[in-house]
Amino acid sequence: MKTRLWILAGAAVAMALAYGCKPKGAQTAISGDAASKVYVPPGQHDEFYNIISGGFNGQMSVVGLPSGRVFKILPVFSVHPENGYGFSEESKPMLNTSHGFVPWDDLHHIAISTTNAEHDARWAFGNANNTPRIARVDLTSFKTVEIIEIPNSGGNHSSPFITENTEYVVAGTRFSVPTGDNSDVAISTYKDNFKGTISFISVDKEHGHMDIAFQLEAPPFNFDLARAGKKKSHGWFFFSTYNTEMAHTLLEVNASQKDKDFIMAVNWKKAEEYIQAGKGKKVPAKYAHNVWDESTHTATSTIKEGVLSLDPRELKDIIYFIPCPKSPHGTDTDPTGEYIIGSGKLAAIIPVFSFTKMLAAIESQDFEGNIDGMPVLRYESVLHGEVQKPGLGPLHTEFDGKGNAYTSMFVSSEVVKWNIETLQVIDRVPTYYSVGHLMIPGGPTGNPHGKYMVAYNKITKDRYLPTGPELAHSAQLYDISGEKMQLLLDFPTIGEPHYAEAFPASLVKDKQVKFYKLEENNHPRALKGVANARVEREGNKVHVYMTTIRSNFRPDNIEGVRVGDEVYFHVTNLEQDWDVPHGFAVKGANTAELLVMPGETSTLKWVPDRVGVFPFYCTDFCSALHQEMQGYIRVSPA
Ligand code: CUK
Ligand code: CUA
Repeated sequence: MKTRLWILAGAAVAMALAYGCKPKGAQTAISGDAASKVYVPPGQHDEFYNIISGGFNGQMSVVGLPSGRVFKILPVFSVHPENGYGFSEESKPMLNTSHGFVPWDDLHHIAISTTNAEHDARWAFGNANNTPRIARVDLTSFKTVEIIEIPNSGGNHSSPFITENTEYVVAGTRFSVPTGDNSDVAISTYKDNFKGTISFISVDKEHGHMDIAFQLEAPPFNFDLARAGKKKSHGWFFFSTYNTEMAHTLLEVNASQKDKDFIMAVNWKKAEEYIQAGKGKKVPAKYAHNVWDESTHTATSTIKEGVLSLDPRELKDIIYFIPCPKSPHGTDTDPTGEYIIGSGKLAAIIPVFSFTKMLAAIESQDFEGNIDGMPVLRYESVLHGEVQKPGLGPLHTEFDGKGNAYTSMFVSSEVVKWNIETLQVIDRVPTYYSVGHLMIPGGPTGNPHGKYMVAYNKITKDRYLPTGPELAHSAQLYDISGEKMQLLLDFPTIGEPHYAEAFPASLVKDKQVKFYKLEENNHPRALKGVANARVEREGNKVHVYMTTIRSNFRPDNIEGVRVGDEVYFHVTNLEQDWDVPHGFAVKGANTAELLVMPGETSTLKWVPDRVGVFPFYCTDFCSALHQEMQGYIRVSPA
């Protein structure tokens, strides 16, 4: 009976999910003190940094809370003409992949580094969905400093999720794909030839450098999202899966047949032991690993081959399946590590699983079956309980550290607050309109900071001044310090926000790099002063060793260049002061500007296609004589 209800409710939800809906006649109730709660007076700072994924813009944005003010757009997987990311010779290798230069991607999730399950905010990780990659951003420079490609994966949605001491960044493939040398196969042989893969990427404690430690083979499901266990469940990982029907066409229908899919529990400590015991086998893989070097101000890209892989079908105690209604999207672990929440987007309830019960079920081999030898646990034996009538289309759950959970409801456009122990709904607030992810500062950690909750909404309709067919995406800030949630503020976001994280500003604001020390600049073409500014020809290559300092370029009159030469402007910014970048752009150049940070060297390549005298100038306002900061380059016939 219960099963049937799920199916019926599921069908209604599926309809609503496809078409979306917004609450009718919902009034935005703003109480009198909302304005003062988000007002950060001029000259004062916000309490939290909020790093928000940009979705299809491939960037992260850096926003202050509670004000909602945008501080920076931080390019990660997309070229960014504004600062030359992906255009300068030094940064191009950051976007290299085994497919060559891939200058765009789709960034969905943020993970802020943790120690002992608490934010240390050394790094922000982000995922590329399209050409699977993970990036690491250094939060002392707010710069993308490393990108690793993930082989044997397609649609890297289920990442990046981190273990409690940032031992690993973990990535599950959304699309199962044929892997290794067995890749030219008929799509209809999906069940036999396609594989799911979970990648464990180690993170070096000192420098943060990533490496693919090992991969786990998994059944050809779709992996959607995941969370690491923490505290008592440290050592485990939980992945939501859908399409356990293993359909390869019309998933909208074919992947919504089953009553329950699974949360896949992975004992990664066990997997680690097997790797240490030499049980991993090397499988074919090809991937790029790109690292930014702060000393030479240059990225290098290395193509690597082969990864270690474990087959959990043989090693039977790594993977266990927990049945979970129905097409689970988010899976989240509470701050104690005891509870695992599955958000079946087509389900009418929210199941809460107990880690303790899961261990007991494994111990007593209380299984209802297996998938390729990997045990399937019984739903009832792992269940802590179900939240009844939570709303429609549960997606993601965050925590306030006071025993409450907050779940976003895509279809009914609301956030629902409920108690984890009693499973009672405490409060619900409408969102405007279709909420995807939500975020509480520290929400995924063992020690949430509480205070605020932000809903990131997909379809804003009438919330802002209209801007043609495409409208701004939106974040909504709620005060959650009391029993009832209180809407404080709407603010538009950059790109399409998916997941975001926020952490106290005090963790990073006094650790910022103010400028790079010139004497430590090891770029091979750096200049330490104006004395050696010069032009050097090597065959058809012309190297311009150029300096910038308020307010001139040297050299600023360049001659001897010919049509078809490869001209490299190696621009060193000699400033040794905070917030004084200089820019550089040349008329007609088929590239972007450079924005050179103080003490840094950056290179723009230009192949002039015609004879003439071409002006160049500084693009970033730097002094009262900024407009005087210019020069000419003369191009003569070949
Ligand atoms: S998500 Cu990527 S489709 Cu719920 Cu993290 Cu929006
Ligand atoms: Cu340098 Cu403007």
